[in-house]
Amino acid sequence: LHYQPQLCLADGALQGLEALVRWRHPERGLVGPDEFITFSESRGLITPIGRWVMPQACRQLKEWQDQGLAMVPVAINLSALEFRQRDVAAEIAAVLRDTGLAPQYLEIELTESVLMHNASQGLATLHALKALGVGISIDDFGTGYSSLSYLKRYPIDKLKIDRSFVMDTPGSSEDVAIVTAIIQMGRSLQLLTVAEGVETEEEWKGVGICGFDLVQGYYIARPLRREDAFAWALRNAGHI
Ligand code: G
Ligand code: MN
Repeated sequence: LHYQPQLCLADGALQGLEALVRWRHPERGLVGPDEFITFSESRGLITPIGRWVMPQACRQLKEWQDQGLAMVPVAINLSALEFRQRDVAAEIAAVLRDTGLAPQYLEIELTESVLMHNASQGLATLHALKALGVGISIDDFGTGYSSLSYLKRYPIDKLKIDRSFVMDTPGSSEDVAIVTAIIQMGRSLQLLTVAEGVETEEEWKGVGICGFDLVQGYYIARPLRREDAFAWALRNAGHI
């Protein structure tokens, strides 16, 4: 598991860490989730992977909090298949109990398509997670089915706006228009907005002007090995 910091755009304070799974391949080195999650789902391997990731990330954050890390949440990505499992909220509740992590320090990231494909059962699962006190973020926002009606029905906390909108923001008036509208909508609905995948100083300045609440991406930090993530968080929180 690697961890990527998420910062408050206004003051640079650490606002969260996203846990990102990697596969250490003997020949290819570190392989990212894009390359193996779909495969893992098709081979029935996603359940064991998820059952490893969730407690690992929660235990790690609890340990860091006990060692003086700022009290911020860890975000975990749930694949479509994991989200569809009926007992996902119960499993998460058990992990929180076992690891001692307080529920407000866990966030679940879901893509729009996951929500669209599981409409009624998905709603029940989201409410169960909400009742636990766990946060819910929409990942890659703007690239899925983008049915805006779910924003009013589902108990969502954060919109993570996909990198494709962030990438060209400084130079593209269309992207600026779309992003600005999403941010305003987020504000009205009391959702935090996150700029995903900020890679350059130009993009950093662009997302700042647009008024995002939070920011994440290579420009701030790559996903870091756990030792490096903790050191980074202690060194940089609040000083960017
Ligand atoms: O779907 P999700 O947004 O959770 O995908 C996260 C993936 O994006 C991770 O595998 C991570 O390594 C990658 N990532 C994180 N920051 C950046 C970035 O600034 N640029 C790009 N291209 N990818 C990023
Ligand atoms: Mn994510």
